[in-house]
Amino acid sequence: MSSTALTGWLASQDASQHLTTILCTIASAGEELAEIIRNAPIAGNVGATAAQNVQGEVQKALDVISNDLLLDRLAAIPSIAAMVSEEMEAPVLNAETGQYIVCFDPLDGSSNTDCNGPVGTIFSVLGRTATGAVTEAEICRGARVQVAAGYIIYGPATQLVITTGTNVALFALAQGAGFQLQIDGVRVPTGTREFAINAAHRESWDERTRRYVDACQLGSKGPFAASYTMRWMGAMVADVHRILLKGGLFAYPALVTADGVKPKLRFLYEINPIAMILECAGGHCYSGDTPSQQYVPHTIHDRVPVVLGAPDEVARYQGE
Ligand code: P6P
Repeated sequence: MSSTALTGWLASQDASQHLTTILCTIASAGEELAEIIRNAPIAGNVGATAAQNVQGEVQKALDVISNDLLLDRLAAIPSIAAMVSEEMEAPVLNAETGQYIVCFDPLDGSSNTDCNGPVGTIFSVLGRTATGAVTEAEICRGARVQVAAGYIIYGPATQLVITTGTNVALFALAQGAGFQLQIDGVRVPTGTREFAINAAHRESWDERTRRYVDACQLGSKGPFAASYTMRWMGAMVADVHRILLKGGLFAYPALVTADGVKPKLRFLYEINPIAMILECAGGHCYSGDTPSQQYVPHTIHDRVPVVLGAPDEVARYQGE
């Protein structure tokens, strides 16, 4: 079902008809996926497949279903020149005359599907500056021409967060009535003493991360002189959604291991879109000392370290 509320909001943001078609198609695919995910345990669509994706991760049944559904719905749009998915090694070429490239993580946090945890679809729309068949080099160069970004979180409710570069809007899915606008102009709250990190990786953290987490854990007796709490949802989209609405910080630093320094999260279809949302909502998102959106990937599956959240908490992490 196309959502008139979303169409109306996109018009208020002066989104072009082509971009509106792409974003409404993604939202409509999200409605279909919400239903599929809700029924997955009964339909037997949980658990792993025998396949691995390009990331070397075992694919969950819902990874494959989500990826195939998004590819199918987006392939019908002639303004899309190519699609990049976490689940696909190479870009999927579409219409050579297309003006947009769509990057997506079809189901972020999919290991949560085995235990009814939150998961999400993350998407990024890049504006093309070239014509003809899309190449990986063009996609990597064009990562900074991000014209829209968003995610759909499948939790107790299904919600859509979206931006075309100015406002960040929050929609909620109403049964049989599409996405309804809840907030136009989401702003990340400051003053929330909460951090999200997988503390099991402590031995592999850099010094800055260790110093920040130690200070949080020292609470009122530590350098931050405040009590903190910690959350870790196992799905970045869920941690980001909490931070967007309540404040705090999320970090996935590169892990220092015997065989090198290893970032985990993927730039094009995880960090780049989330960074656009956070920055448009008054938050910050860094990969090292550089704002994440300034990063230029070398390959379409490049991974980067990330710290994001409310400006006050990110400043404490950066040691400012
Ligand atoms: P870990 C999910 O696999 C994901 O890419 C993010 O959504 C999530 O924040 C992170 O990895 C979880 O990583 O190391 O805690 O399993």
